[in-house]
Amino acid sequence: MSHHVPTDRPLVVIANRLPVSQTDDGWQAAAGGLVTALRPVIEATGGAWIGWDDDAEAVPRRVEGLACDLHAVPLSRAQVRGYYHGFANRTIWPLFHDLVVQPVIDRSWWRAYAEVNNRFAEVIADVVRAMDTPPLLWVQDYHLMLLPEMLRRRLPDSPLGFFLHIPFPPPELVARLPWRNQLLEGLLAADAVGFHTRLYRDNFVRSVQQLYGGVASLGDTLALPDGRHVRTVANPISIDVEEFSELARDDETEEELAELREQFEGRRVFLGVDRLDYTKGIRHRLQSIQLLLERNPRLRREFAFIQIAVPSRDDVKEYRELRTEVETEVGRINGRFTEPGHDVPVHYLYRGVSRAKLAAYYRLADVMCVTPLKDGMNLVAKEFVTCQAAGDGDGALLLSEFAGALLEFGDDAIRCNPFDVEGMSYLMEAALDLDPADRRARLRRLAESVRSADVYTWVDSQLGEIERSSRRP
Ligand code: GDG
Repeated sequence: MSHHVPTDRPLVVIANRLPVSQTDDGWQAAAGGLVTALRPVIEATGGAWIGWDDDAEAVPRRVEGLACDLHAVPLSRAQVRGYYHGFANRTIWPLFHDLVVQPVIDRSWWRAYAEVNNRFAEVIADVVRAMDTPPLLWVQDYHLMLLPEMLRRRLPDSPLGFFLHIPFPPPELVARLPWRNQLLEGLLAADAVGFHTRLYRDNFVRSVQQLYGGVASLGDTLALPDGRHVRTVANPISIDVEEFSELARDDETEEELAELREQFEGRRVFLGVDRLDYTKGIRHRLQSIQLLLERNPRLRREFAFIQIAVPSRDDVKEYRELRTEVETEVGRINGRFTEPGHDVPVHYLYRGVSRAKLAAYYRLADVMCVTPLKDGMNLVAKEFVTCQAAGDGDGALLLSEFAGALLEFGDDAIRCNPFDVEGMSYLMEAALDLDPADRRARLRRLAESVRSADVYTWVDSQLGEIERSSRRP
């Protein structure tokens, strides 16, 4: 598909990870929304992607199917431990997700974080200096919040943007962090800082205002005491709607779906698809399922809850504990409600599945449970409604009030408070009882709202904002 390119500069994307993985057939471009969306721009402008990889030495400059240069930032084991497993995943992640678990504050992790951000800056500066024109630099996510400031000093001629993929918390929470000022200053060096929602953007602006006296907030622009202007943008990330619509109707998906339909014949299917992360609300969801089955003995034979739990961060203690808790709970529910001669009510998959299978599960589900305790956006919700609509389905979406995606979906999703497990169990029942015509109409509107702001809209608007704000005096 040809696509309008919002900048004529080369685009350099900087993210924790490179968009490639090593398989039995060699290095391959990784599938994922961000890569798909950036590919046309990065390929058309002759750009590059810079990020960390476990096997940095081995990363080739180019991989098949992705026409952009790859540059791996080599990091030591100790750096990865401190910066990634430590500061990013055990300090920032829980703090920015409203303390769903307690963040750990550790000075040595912070030092590793600063050191790694600096290492990134050095590698980027070398790459950029070898280019003919100053590229547009776009830094992604919470692993690299100090980087804009480190790049601004080294590469003053490049437009510089940052996007945060997770929530930005209220100032009272930011305030707990001993290094809050450094992080805010790191971000403020960008020309434009992007967030999924207005709420996150406003939290950022209020945090900055508490740090500095005399910051003026003029519409979406922050005027800093030193005279610099920074644009703050609220812009929700999305998916490639065409790609998911095609995937949903693909032959392989149809085959997978036919098998699943046979397996779950005569049963109403609830579905959860998440990285196994404590922010995703999987335990609360299971408790609601338990209450649902307690109240409705008849459902026990006519119901299946499928949870796909993709292994994640299993070298972090809180994630290993979560896995044990979830698996205990699944065992408890199945032990209690399985009826002799019948299938278990909860199907738990601790693994990722192929994209075709994922799309087949989305199409199969009667009710999709997206019930995080806190989630920056949540792409699973958008993928579900898109695949359902492409397959002419009428599945219902149960969606947490604490997911960024709720703001776009409004009343067409069944909104829930995942901390209220009993209330959520009644909403699960209500989802089953919705009139099919109503369900179908809701699904159409949900899919339409995703289509009207897909991932290309997101990329265009982000790059446009960065380009424009860098031109302001
Ligand atoms: C962070 C923020 C924000 C899942 N299972 C399988 C599979 N997936 C894919 C989904 C989806 C992606 O993983 C998950 O994206 P989410 O947005 O739901 O969640 P996070 O990983 O937490 O992402 C989030 C996002 O960044 C983007 O800004 O929305 O709030 O937390 O695309 O399809 N893919 C395959 N098999 C699986 O089993 N192939």
